[in-house]
Amino acid sequence: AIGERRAKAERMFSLMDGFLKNDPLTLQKDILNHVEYTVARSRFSFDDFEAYQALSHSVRDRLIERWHDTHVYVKRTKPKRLYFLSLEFLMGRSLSNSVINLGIQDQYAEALSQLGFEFEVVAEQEGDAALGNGGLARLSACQMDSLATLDYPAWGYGLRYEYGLFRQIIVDGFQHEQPDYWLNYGNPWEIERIHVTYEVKFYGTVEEVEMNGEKHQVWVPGETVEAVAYDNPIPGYGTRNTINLRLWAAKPSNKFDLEAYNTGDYINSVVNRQRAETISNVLYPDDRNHQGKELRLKQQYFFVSASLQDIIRRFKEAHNNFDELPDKVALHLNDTHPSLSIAEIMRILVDEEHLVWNKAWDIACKVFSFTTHTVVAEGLEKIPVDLLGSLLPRHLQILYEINFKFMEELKKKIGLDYNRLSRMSIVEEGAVKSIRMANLSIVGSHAVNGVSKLHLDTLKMNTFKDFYELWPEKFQYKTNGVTQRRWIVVSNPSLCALISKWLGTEAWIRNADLLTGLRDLVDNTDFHQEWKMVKKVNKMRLAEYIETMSGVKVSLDAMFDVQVKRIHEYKRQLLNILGIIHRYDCIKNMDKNDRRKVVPRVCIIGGKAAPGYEIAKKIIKLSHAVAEKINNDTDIGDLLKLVFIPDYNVSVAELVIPGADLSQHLSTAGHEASGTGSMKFMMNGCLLLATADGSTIEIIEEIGSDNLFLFGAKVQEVAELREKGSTLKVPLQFARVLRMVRDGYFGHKDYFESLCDTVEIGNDFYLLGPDFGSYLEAQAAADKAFVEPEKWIKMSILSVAGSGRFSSDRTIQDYAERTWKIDPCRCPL
Ligand code: Z15
Repeated sequence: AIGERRAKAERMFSLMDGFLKNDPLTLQKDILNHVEYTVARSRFSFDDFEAYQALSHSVRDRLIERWHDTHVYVKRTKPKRLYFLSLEFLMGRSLSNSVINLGIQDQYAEALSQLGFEFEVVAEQEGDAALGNGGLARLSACQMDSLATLDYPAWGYGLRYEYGLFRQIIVDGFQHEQPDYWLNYGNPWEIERIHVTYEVKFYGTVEEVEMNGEKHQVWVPGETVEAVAYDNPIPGYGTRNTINLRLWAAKPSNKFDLEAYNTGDYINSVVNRQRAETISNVLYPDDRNHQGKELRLKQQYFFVSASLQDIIRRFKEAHNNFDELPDKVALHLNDTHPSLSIAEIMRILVDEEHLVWNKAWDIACKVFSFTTHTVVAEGLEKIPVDLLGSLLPRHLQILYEINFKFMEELKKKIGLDYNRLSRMSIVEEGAVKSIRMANLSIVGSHAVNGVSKLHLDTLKMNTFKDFYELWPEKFQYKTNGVTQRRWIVVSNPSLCALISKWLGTEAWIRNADLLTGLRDLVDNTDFHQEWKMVKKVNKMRLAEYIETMSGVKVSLDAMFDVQVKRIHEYKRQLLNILGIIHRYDCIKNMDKNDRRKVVPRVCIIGGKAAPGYEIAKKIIKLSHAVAEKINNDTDIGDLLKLVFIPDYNVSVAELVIPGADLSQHLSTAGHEASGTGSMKFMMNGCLLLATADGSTIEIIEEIGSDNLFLFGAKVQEVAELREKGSTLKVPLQFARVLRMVRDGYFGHKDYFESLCDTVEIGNDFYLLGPDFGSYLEAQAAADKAFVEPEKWIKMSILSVAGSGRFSSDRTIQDYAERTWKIDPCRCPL
């Protein structure tokens, strides 16, 4: 039999062409074959979109090859694996990123041009994969790129939403949400695994049964849904390793509604089956407002159950003792969203694998680690017990049991301090009895990570103080990072070429610390010249985009000043707009002579507001109202423009960030856990105007406070300022610009009233008034620096030179070595 199998394998091997080749001629044939046989268009006539489809299928073939090799190699090597669990991934486009990471961009570009197409144009055909909201979701995507590049044996798990984050369209200055039915045109980057399916159960009851004289709890579920795997290969750069992002889709299970079939209600039962699919239908577009919706909880459990079944099955294929689980598997919880995993693994180990509770709990705690992205306690996720109990009755029991044991242990340690016990309890006894998912995650993980140094300090001193005092060694921070592959190599090819040329190597693409080499060039005037040209090219690209999107013509000599991120009160886009109004007002009141000294600005704002977040939506409208006034004021001309970029997403970011001179990060100190946008701007030679919040503190450590524009109250001052309440002093200019809005200077007087109220003295929770003076000073400092190009360019170079520490490669290596305890597993070439 062995001989037979070998003969078969040899025959298979002889039938293969070997690995796919990457010379331009092969690639051309390959693309044409896909045009003809995959896209089913004639190879004599196909358009840019069809070229994109064929091209991406050709790239997909190469990804699959490496995906297989990596998988086989890891399976054989049996290292400890990491599973990164996240309900959100903001991957954006894949084509450019893939060909760059595969190292075959030039060959593809040549192949396409031989066929009469242009790579950049074809790449523009791709839509974004927007299976996430904002910072947290894009961080997951950057971290996947780093995990692959650093050869870690890791997989990501997520949900395959059919509707990604809504598309933002602006009508009359108001945000409208349009569904993002992104799979409509097909998705060449995923591989459907019709045979990788699991049943996920909901509802029902728990029954007690006796087995061998022992009592066991058995969950008798009421509804079954099927989870189908869709694999998305993630190629590393400069390595053959290609890891997997496995996304689950819900499908009706044949067990879904057997009853109804038997009673003859065929049509209705088919209609009912379809309900199953709604589970993975749509991404919740609100990144921190937890509304206790059943569908959301269903999504979370659907995700957790399918992922853990898959992970445990793979573990059991190679190991037969659960004691080995912590040596072979690390499970990472990206925020609390997947934290039902802790209850689910207990259910599997105790109910299904019949381990004793304490043994199972010991294993669970060793396997899980957790990152929190939230700062304030009010932002933490809670699930009403009633909801959880009806959907997942056995899990609720398990959660109570976990909590009971935890409380008993805690009493032994801290005594009967009931206030503290109730603060630390996983169960919150309030008007609505709920499960505190963060407490669960802390209790059930061996490591709790903050996303910046300052964030961890806040967690220790406030949000998780009680837990920190109990388990100080659990608490760590891993400052966020972003991948230089996407945020320089893909999005800013000119800067990429310039850096490689002057450093004499491309090694910085895998080792961002080498960017410090740019410090040696900070006085080199030839280098300065080229640096300036790169920024100019990117500003031209952005200016063209602005003109097509909004019809506003902008001057390339102006400072491009950008604030792009989700709209939130704490991020203070309103501070930016009020600052712009102030600038406008000042210019209006200047004489001709003074106007000559004004540094021209193009202010760019972009970002989505959660659909139910009224104040955020008013901020968007105000931005349009102010823009309309300023941009149509012929008296102002090029001295000041304001544009709102609609539908800010990953691919828009790739265009906007490289073209920015200045970027704004205005969160009230103590509110932004880390912030990652600033890192992307920094990598692109854009200067930062920022508060001392989140990761900015560490950015200052790296580039020095001389190389950015810092303003605003420090974290330590915020509480005191808030206490002052209505006795606070705010600058006259602040009152003046607010008055202008209130008086209807920009129209819509009544509509903006409630927005203005949020920053009125006594009500100004985010301290726009108290920070306004220092904000204007920082803006003035930026103006002053901009008219000294030499100085500005030096600051810009030093920003990029200091950005290496903010590569997600550093973050991931840190997690791997200190939290997950995993080693690289590099697939041989
Ligand atoms: C989100 O994008 C972030 C935190 C959250 O609690 C939620 Cl629900 C969504 C962001 C932080 O606001 C940001 O400071 C951080 O850089 C990012 O996560 C990644 O850690």
